[in-house]
Amino acid sequence: MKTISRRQFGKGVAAAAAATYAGISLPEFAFGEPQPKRLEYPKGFLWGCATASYQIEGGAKDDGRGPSLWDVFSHTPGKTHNGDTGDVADDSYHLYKQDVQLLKNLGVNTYRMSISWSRVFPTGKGEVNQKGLDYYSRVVDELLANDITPYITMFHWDTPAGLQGGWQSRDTSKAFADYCAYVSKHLGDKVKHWMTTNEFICFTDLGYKIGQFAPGMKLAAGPVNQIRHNAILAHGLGVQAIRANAPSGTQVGLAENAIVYVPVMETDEHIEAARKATRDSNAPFLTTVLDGKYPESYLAQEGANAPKVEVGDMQAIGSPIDFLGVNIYVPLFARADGSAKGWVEEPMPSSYPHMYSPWINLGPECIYWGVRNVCDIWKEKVPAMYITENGASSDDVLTPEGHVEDVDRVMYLRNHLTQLHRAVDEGYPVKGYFLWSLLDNFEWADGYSKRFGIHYVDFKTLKRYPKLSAEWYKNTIATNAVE
Ligand code: GBH
Repeated sequence: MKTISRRQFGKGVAAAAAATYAGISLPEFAFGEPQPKRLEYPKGFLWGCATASYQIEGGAKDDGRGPSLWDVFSHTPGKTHNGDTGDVADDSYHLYKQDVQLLKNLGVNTYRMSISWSRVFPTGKGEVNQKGLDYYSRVVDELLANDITPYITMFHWDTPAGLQGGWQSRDTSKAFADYCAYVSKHLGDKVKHWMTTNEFICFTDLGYKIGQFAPGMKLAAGPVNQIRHNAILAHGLGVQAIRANAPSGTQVGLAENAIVYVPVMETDEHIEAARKATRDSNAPFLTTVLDGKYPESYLAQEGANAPKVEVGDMQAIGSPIDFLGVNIYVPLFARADGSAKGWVEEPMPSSYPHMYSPWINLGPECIYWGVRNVCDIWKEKVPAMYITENGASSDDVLTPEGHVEDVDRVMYLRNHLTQLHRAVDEGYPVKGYFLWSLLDNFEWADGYSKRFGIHYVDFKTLKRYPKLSAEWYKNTIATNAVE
């Protein structure tokens, strides 16, 4: 006879009770069946949190920082929720030691942060502001002293306002390379992992086509395609600049919010459709970066509006990378069809469930398929992957006792990490996970109305409070498993 645990026995009783209640007979309870496998991550898997300079630092005018397009945009009436700006944000410029202690308390191995370009080069190029660089040097030292490995993004949307034309100008791509060269030369002895850019579409299309983000323009297809080109060119030149200036062994990549397609059913034809959809939909950005050339279909579709490409551009854009960071929040669903392109995107019904931000449709399998689609398409181009962002907003309420019971965020994270485990288990080369975000911060056009942190920030006092999700993440890190 098989022995049964108290827990299994309890389950048997519960099943029997349910059967009586429903008035139906259930098959005999299978005692002694194996317990579900605990979802452990491989040893050495990196756990981190992510933030971005303009969203957390504040100190907008301190120590010689120049304005960025986001300072200008957020100070323009009507552009952000409630007219919120990043002037103070979390004041991490002054409180960074506290923030490193939050990280330390979580037990993370690593932290993804970004550098404000206009702290280091107040007008984007030319004269250096030593105090700006010193700040990042202090932050990095503080992280290292606490055994936390910095992963640094050079550019998370805070384009220096002093750069004429912003991303409309190719000169911005060149100025970016010079900035990357300078920073990687001066911090390269301490920082071994760099990302060039964060999320191309957010500082190109959203800034210059849709107008929802800085600088808030609505340009036509031709100029927008050129802006996209300047953005991926900046990445490519940035990779080359970092390689040329940082010590050998330095790892260079980027953080990209690839559009993720989940096959509507896990059958061969729909899996193939999701793969095709991934390649086609990321055409101007990730596809071109990883292929080192624009897809013919994209050029044909854009016709006379296609970007003008100069000699050497594609070589720079296609520079080999050491790792790919993907920011994954939401799914789209792809279905195979009989069309020439072979796939169609499913419309999302209005009943589709979402988190507090209406755009965060809940579909945790996106993190599995995001990794799998990219690796299946570009295996040899992507030696390693990181989830450089994943997380969600909640309608967080701070109780008088100083708690935030963000069970919906915990639900979101637990389900995504369960799905990410599937990718890791199947051998996809995911090396680490960065939760967005360490703390509530300036959520761009949504201002302070959407909180993404696992630490609550009282924006009046700037006091930080760990939420339930921080406690949950701390346990995840300690056990290296989803629980
Ligand atoms: C990332 O962007 C960013 O890297 C990070 O800075 C940000 O804080 C985080 O995610 C959370 O948002 O309102 O329906 O028009 C995510 C990309 C681009 C997704 C803008 C939401 C607006 C959708 N975001 N988009 S909608």
